[in-house]
Amino acid sequence: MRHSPQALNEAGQRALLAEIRAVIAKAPLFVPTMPRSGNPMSVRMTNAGPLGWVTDKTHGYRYQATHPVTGELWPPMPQTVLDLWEALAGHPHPPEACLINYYGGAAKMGLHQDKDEEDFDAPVLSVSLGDTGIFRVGGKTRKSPTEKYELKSGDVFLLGGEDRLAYHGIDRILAGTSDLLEEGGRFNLTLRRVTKPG
Ligand code: MD3
Ligand code: FE
Repeated sequence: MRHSPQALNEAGQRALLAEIRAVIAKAPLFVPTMPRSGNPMSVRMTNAGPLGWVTDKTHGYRYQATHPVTGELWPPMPQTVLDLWEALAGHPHPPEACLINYYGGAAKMGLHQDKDEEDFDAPVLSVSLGDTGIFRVGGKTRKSPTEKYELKSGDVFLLGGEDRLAYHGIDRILAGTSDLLEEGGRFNLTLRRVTKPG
């Protein structure tokens, strides 16, 4: 696990935000729902790149090439995040999925593992924009002790090796900690490989 505070300066954050707004204009944020229960998550989502992570009551967690509401292919990945992957991921293959999570004031994400990918050899790279998120990360079991970090606007987190399958979640968002988003709240982008290369 590597935390790179302020990997994006203010200009870089504004540039990435403009790229995210352009993605959302073509691929609107949707309401993900939990497998079986159909309960909505509090986070709103969209994706960029060849594959996107989606979930709904009937088909559950999965990656697919198209937006679940519009049926269109996901827009291309923002260049800013491809550059961050190149600089920080230390991985020879490009990311296939860029999940964009939007947290309004009360949104959170419970402890979970990211294990819907075929390839756990590649790291996951996370970029935060907007209000600070309280991030919790533990170990490979739900019972492992957890540590808390503040994820601030411009911070990048790289999760690879042993930590790739660590339980993690977002406890809450600290409203009013950033002026980057006019509407307040937080964007988080996660870059992942999904398929095994080759
Ligand atoms: C630790 N997102 O989308 S990013 C997710 O801030 C997710 O939106 C959170 O967890 C967010 O799945 C956390 C940081 C992160 C991403 C992937 C990880 C931490 C991770 C994978 C393994 C361990
Ligand atoms: Fe996750």
